[in-house]
Amino acid sequence: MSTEYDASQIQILEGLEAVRVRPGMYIGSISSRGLHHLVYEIVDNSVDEALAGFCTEIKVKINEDNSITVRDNGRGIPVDIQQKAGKPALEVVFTILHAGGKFGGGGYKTSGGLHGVGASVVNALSTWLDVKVYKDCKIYHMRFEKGKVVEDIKVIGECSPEESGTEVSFLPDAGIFEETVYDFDILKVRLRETAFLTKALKITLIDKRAEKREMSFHYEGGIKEFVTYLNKSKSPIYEDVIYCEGIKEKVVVEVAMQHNDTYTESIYTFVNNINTPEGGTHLSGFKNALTKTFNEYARNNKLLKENEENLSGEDIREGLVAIISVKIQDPQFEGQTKQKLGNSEAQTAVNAVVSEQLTYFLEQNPGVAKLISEKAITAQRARAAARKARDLTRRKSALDGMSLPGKLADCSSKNPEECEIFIVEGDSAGGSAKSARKRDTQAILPLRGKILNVEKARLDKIYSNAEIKAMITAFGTGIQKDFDISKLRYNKIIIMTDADVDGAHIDTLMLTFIYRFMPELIKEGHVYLAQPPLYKLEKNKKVWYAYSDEELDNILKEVGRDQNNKIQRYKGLGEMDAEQLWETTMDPERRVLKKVVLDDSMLSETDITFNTLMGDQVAPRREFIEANAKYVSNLDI
Ligand code: TTJ
Repeated sequence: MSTEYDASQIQILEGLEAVRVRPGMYIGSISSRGLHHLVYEIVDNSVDEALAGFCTEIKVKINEDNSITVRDNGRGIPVDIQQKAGKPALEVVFTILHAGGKFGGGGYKTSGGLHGVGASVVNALSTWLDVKVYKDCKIYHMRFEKGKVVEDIKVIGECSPEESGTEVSFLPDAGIFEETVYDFDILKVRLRETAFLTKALKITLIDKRAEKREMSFHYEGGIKEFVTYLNKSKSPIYEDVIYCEGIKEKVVVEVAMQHNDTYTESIYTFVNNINTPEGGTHLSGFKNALTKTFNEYARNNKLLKENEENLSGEDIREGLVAIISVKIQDPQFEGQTKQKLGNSEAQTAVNAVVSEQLTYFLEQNPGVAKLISEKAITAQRARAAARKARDLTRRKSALDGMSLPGKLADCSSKNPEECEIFIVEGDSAGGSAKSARKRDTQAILPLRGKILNVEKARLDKIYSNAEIKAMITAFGTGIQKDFDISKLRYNKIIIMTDADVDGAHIDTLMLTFIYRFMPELIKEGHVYLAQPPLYKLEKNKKVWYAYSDEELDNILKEVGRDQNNKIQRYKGLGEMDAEQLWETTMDPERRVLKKVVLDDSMLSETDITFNTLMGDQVAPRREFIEANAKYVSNLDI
């Protein structure tokens, strides 16, 4: 390919024109996701320079016009003429597809998945792109519009020798992107993750728009600190994060882990700093090593008796938070979404590094080893009990043909497409909802009080909880490994709780349960939160409902703030009669529903959010509830 590039300028333009014609093929999407992806695409170049050992700081600015500036203190993109192309390397980087920042330097190419398509793609999709290189005491400059050179490379000033680096500014093309406004929080999550994965690199995010914000991420401890961060709102069962690192078969391996006292595992895996949500060889290498090493230790130290079964991987990973980060020369991505690592040497390498260093660690830290082993052994017993409980419910449902929970007022239609189920807090609100509903398509399941916090209970307890069993049977899908979305009995699952702090808490308990046991329901957009009104306003026999203070204000502005206005503030669903509940909250023609969404790219953030909310420590939980439900978006009216 490379020899063809120097043949003509035309090919370059055709290449970049192809990017403008089919942007989705190069950056995944032209939605908000693609817009933010442009930033990562540029920042990744600076991160490569940091991984090569020449860059310690990256600044990312969101400018007032929603253009972006990325500045690093690396060596600066080379400006000399590149032999092959016959033009400055700087120009090549921004005009030739797939020409990453690699000019004979070592390091690892962040290629694979949607990443690493190169700065030229960002250039092609930008109204303008401006680059300055600080190098050898000079400042070089170039400018492009829609991918085409409009100002050739030239020296525009001098700088001190310490000032070396690269600064790229670009304005995403509004003719291409559906969304052109940057979201500080989306960039924040990703840049923080990048900082955790790149030890000692300092990344600063600055928002120059109306709401000025600035955040810096700098973690000397790297992924060790990442684990501490993920366990922030939990209770770790031992103090220090376990850390293994090494190089095997040219694969650089880093693993950090720590158990907390919950029952869920959260393992995040990365290849060349790219998240691999579907795992792959690095993950299986880790799991194998962990299971093998612990069983060996437990046997050798008589924590497991001769007649006792081996601990399963799941038992050992109960409550485990871990980060696995590998750097590899030529990553192969597999799976439908290309988010699963395929290189077999990654499996061997992670397995070897973890086995060796974990064995050593356990020998050196018998106290920690005992705590983990005890937790795993308890998990093993609970799992056996849970299996029994589950087999029992399975057999039962097979016998009496899926007996539905007694409290469920089911709808008469059996066509899931048109059916919806309201999960209602409390029997009294449940009663109103039952008389208000449209019987043919709306089912009501009243739940008593707060539901079990699944983050704080073992499987056996979860399976025997009445409210949870009722939901599982009503939904029809089964859970976890048994989950089958084709069996879903309702197209919409609507959580209907009071519009107060307790209601918000029940919402999160419900969502945590669904997220942990049937995440597909959220991913496929079946889960909603009902929005009961906060106020009712009566005047001259007319009625208005307001769903927020702001809305009440607006209504008052319209109808006038008279003495005789009757304003009622609803404290709970129970205060509404059936007709009011129907009109304001349940009638598909008039109600407002919030759809619950999960963004894959924010999964670790979502996890943190859920953990923050559900974990042991009280303070962060309260903060979260008051700051309001962030995982909820998308109004569906
Ligand atoms: C490559 O090897 C020779 C010395 O320079 C190395 C390099 O290209 N470093 C580099 C590239 N540092 N920073 C970049 C870079 C920064 C931004 C913001 C955007 C791009 C495309 C590259």
